Amino acid sequence: MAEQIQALADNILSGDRRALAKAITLVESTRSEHHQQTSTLLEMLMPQSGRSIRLGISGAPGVGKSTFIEALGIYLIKLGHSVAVLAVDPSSAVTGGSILGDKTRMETLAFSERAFVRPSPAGRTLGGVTRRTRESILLCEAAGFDIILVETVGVGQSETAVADMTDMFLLLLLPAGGDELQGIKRGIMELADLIVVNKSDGDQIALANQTMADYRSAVHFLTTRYDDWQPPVMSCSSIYSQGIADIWTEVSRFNDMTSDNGRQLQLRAQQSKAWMWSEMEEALVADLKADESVKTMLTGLEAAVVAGHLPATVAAQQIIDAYKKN
Ligand SMILES: Nc1nc2c(ncn2[C@@H]2O[C@H](COP(=O)(O)OP(=O)(O)OP(=O)(O)O)[C@@H](O)[C@H]2O)c(=O)[nH]1
Ligand SMILES: [Mg+2]
Repeated sequence: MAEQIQALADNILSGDRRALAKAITLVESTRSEHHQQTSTLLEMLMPQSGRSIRLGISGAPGVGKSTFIEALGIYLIKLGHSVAVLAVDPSSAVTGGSILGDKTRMETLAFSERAFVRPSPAGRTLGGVTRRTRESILLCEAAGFDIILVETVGVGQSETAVADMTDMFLLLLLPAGGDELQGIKRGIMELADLIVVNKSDGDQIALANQTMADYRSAVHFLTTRYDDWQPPVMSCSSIYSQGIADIWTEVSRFNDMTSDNGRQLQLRAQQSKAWMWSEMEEALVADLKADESVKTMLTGLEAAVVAGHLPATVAAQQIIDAYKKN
């Protein structure tokens, strides 16, 4: 088995896309023997990862994320880059779909030699979905992709998750009134390193310009992630590929700045540390829930808490005590 994993790692490093796809399938697997294989593989490839720009892209359903990624991806390939597209899609568990499921929207990109588009299967928990996306990022980097685009639908927590695994967070908006109108929470706005009003074409251009002006004044009142980076507010038309080059100029400027001043390394270090802790928390809770003595008392204690007979802290302590005894 170790030789097979080594061979897989070697193939990924040589840029074999089928090997990459196979490895991502392994990462996505929930079978426990696959977890071990994934860990071995990631350890082997870790030294060859990290050399990419990781860009998170979010926005409300239908804002044009996939169309934007297609336009940006094609532009980047022309510049000589190689582009991997991944997705964080916790909503798929509910809708049964997938944000990248409709591959036709990225037809050109998906068939390009220099691109790798990976639709996201339905996930049960956000934690599970984000783990495999994080691991897939490392795999794509090891395979030589120098730009990783992570798409997530704006449903709340998933934006935070994406911002926690990328170097830069790009928020797409529609040509429409202020953020209340678009249902975008202040906290999400504050994560944005770049704000782009999409669909600035046809009879929407005037409205897009107005929206841009509104957001330019709005960002002054936000607590942004960096004091020396005021998120630029720009516009584009993804279907006509207009404004894409200017957006990339800003992404590059941000990337240069954060690479030069060490912020990117710092951010990635923080992200890795937070990831380690969330992995531990998740694994511990899963182990606790699987514990036989905990299982027998859980239903009763939970019912007592629900009925208001027992304080939650007391119940929690009793469960932890029983778990620790084993
Ligand atoms: N006019 C115009 N329409 C666009 C533009 N970009 C996307 N659209 C259209 O908007 C619709 C949604 O585009 P998608 O790219 O699928 O949007 P999305 O944000 O990825 O959608 P979900 O993944 O379902 O959340 C499609 O009908 C696109 O053709 C644009 O720049 N201009
Ligand atoms: Mg999409």
